[in-house]
Amino acid sequence: MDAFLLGLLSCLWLQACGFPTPQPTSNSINLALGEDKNAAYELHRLGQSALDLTLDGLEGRLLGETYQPSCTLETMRVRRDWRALTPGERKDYIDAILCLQRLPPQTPAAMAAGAKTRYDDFVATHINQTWHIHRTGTFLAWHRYFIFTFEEALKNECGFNGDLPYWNWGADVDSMEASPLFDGSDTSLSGNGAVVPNQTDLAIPLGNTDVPPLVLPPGTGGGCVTSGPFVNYSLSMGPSSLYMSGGNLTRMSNPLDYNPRCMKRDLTTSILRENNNYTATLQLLQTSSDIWAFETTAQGAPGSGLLGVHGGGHLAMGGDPGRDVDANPGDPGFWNHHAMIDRLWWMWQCIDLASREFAIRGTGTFLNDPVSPNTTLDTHVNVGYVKRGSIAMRDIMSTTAGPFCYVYFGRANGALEETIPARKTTLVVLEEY
Ligand SMILES: *[C@@H]1O[C@H](CO)[C@@H](O)[C@H](O)[C@H]1NC(C)=O
Ligand SMILES: *[C@@H]1O[C@H](CO)[C@@H](O)[C@H](O)[C@H]1NC(C)=O
Ligand SMILES: *[C@@H]1O[C@H](CO)[C@@H](O)[C@H](O)[C@H]1NC(C)=O
Ligand SMILES: *[C@@H]1O[C@H](CO)[C@@H](O)[C@H](O)[C@H]1NC(C)=O
Ligand SMILES: *[C@@H]1O[C@H](CO)[C@@H](O)[C@H](O)[C@H]1NC(C)=O
Ligand SMILES: *[C@@H]1O[C@H](CO)[C@@H](O)[C@H](O)[C@H]1NC(C)=O
Ligand SMILES: [Cu+2]
Repeated sequence: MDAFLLGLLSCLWLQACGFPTPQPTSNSINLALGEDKNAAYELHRLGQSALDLTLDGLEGRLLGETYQPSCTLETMRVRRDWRALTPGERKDYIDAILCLQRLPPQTPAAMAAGAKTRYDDFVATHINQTWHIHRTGTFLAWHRYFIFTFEEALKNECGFNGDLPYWNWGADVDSMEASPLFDGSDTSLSGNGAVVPNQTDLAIPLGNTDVPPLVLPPGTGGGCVTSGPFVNYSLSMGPSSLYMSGGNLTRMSNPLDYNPRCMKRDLTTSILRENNNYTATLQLLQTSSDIWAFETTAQGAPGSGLLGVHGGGHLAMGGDPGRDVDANPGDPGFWNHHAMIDRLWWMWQCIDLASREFAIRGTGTFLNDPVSPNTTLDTHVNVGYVKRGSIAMRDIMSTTAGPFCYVYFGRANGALEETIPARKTTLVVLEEY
């Protein structure tokens, strides 16, 4: 796959390449993989278009249109695929997370007795707001802001010099265990849990609706993680809404109370393959004609029997808190998964920025239950004790406006070093002109 994408990139830069027609095969599995490669290429192309459009926008703004003066090519963050990071860059990211897990919390104990570290502030906020940030009008923007405040904390409180990396699911659909994010090495976010024998299927209910639960296979682990940087990490809060093998839902009476325990994983490749392959991801971008379709498909339409890319990534990590809708930021894989969701939203917006940049649909409550007002650009969201205050939806819809100044970059190494300086040179010339 590396050589394949690098080849594509070099032909992209030359602006002249016919995409190779997949070779006909007699084997339907190979044919499916061929289609998936086409999808990987198309996704790459959409990512490149979004990047070009965003950089064009910045340059236009710098040339005198209304703009966010602080967002320039120099200050812009570039969020990359975890695979494109060097081992040293991965370690820097991991060390910054470990640092947040050592710093004291800012949440008062009276508000969340279980919040023992700065990292826990994020978990407490997500648990506390879960019914107001999932299947709501705020879902995408709230999580965009939430992972940004996490990236800020890594930088400002733990000296992290990099930018938040994303998890490119499609590259891992053949083996979660081999994913560089979850392979259990020192440069991963720890790997699978210890094997729990004879786990039975999961049954995933959809909130309090009468939609029948989704039945999913268990993974290959199930127990505490056995290696890697988070082997000694202790979860502080939850479980809050944890789906267990056998179909039981486990919950503390107060999920914000202190309940220390190991982090469990149950890597489930089949869930990732079925929901997060390149073809599924591309279809989400290509067939979602409005924001309602996009966010509904990404989360799995109720009653459709589908998880969507959002549910697929969370559940494929598995375990505790990976399968806990409320407490799942406790698993450090959360941030990279949601960076990929955010990347797709940005790519989807950039397909038709004029009509999509400020598109919102939904209300302030999970599937509008209980009924609540429509979310609008004037709706304010907050991240609790992670960062005090609130922010209007209108300020968090663009990745280069409001508090944000970032883009996502496709996975190949080297290309970054070519693209951004080339744009900077162009910019200098234009400014002088
Ligand atoms: C798991 O299932 C196998 C085959 O049914 C059985 O032999 C084994 O005792 C079971 N193990 C546990 C721990 O239940
Ligand atoms: C986990 O704790 C053990 C025992 O204190 C220690 O030897 C080991 O280095 C720790 N591992 C990590 C990754 O922190
Ligand atoms: C699920 O709950 C039922 C009823 O409380 C119980 O009998 C069963 O043992 C539980 N299963 C697991 C896997 O905990
Ligand atoms: C890819 O995803 C789509 C949509 O979820 C699914 O229908 C298809 O079966 C998946 N492909 C594979 C090989 O699992
Ligand atoms: C809320 O949004 C829905 C869907 O876009 C729309 O049909 C409805 O009229 C809106 N309600 C109000 C009060 O604006
Ligand atoms: C939970 O949300 C409520 C309502 O917004 C807020 O008053 C409270 O401070 C929040 N608690 C935490 C721990 O964030
Ligand atoms: Cu969430």
